[in-house]
Amino acid sequence: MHIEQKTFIAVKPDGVRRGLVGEIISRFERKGYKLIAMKMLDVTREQAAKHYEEHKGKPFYERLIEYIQSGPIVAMVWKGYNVIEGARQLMGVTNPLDAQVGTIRADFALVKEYNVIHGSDSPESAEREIAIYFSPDELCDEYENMAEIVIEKLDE
Ligand code: IDP
Ligand code: MG
Repeated sequence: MHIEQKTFIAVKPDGVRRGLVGEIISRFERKGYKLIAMKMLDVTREQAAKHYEEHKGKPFYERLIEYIQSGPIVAMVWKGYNVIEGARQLMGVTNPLDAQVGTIRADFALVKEYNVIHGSDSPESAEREIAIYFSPDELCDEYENMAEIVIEKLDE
């Protein structure tokens, strides 16, 4: 049995401004993950508060809310085998200085305050975060990508 998951990924405003949308999408595509939803939007205060509710009360909270609203984001849902953990691996850890070279945050970011990408950290947060930005009918999950065909073969 394979673990087929969905995760919420966002190119944050600094990533959009710096022209990293294509680069980031490309890394997820090359890995074999399946893009099932995508839109550019300005995050509302309500969406920002819901998204980062676990950080409420922390010293960086207000700046984080300002940051995520400082320009449009590109919100996406990606699907695939263990995609939640795999996406976090592609992203690298929160502080770009601690992230492994070759990860998105190590390669493209300098500081944790502007770390270009968001990715859900668990199945529960993925489900919660997807629902903040997408309605169920916006998920295009009908088509089959190459990686799914390969994984199905492993299950036989
Ligand atoms: P994550 O994005 O790697 O999951 P979290 O701990 O969930 O990291 O924090 C959410 C976001 O808040 C980070 O991506 C980063 O933009 C910001 N952040 C986290 N810790 C700090 C901090 O100590 N100072 C400033 N910003 C922070
Ligand atoms: Mg997090």
